[in-house]
Amino acid sequence: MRIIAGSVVLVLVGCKNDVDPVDTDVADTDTDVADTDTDTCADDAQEPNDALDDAMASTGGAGLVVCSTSDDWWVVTVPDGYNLTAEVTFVNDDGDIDAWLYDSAGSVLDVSQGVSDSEIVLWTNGEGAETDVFLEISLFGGDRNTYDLAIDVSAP
Ligand SMILES: [Ca+2]
Ligand SMILES: [Ca+2]
Ligand SMILES: [Ca+2]
Repeated sequence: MRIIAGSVVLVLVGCKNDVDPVDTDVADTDTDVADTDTDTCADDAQEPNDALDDAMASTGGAGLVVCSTSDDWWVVTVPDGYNLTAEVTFVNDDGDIDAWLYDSAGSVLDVSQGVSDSEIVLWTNGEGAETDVFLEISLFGGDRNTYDLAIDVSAP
């Protein structure tokens, strides 16, 4: 009887001792989950568009989001002889956004890497045919920023 009672007591003590660390661990895990959520960048609804091959067709937009972990790629179709102007506007103090323009082979057509609240890339289609070009929006500084994108395709 004593042995059994002692065993029961030990088990109970053991349970009590286990409870506190388990509770503490749960609390730590919850904290970690919250931290992870904070670290995850709240992106826009146009994802994924993180590479030239994943570029999304765009005629511009407002309230877009670029993260340090997720560039945004947009593709624009430019008729033969037409001029393309793509302007990105944002608050540079919230994150330094830069813009690149590429052809379908990944060759750079124009770059805008200023430190003000806008970047503009320009290109004139002299290819003799309608051509798709690819705009990369990238965050040079900061973790996340919002931007507006204005795309103008106009006749010469
Ligand atoms: Ca985005
Ligand atoms: Ca992206
Ligand atoms: Ca910039």
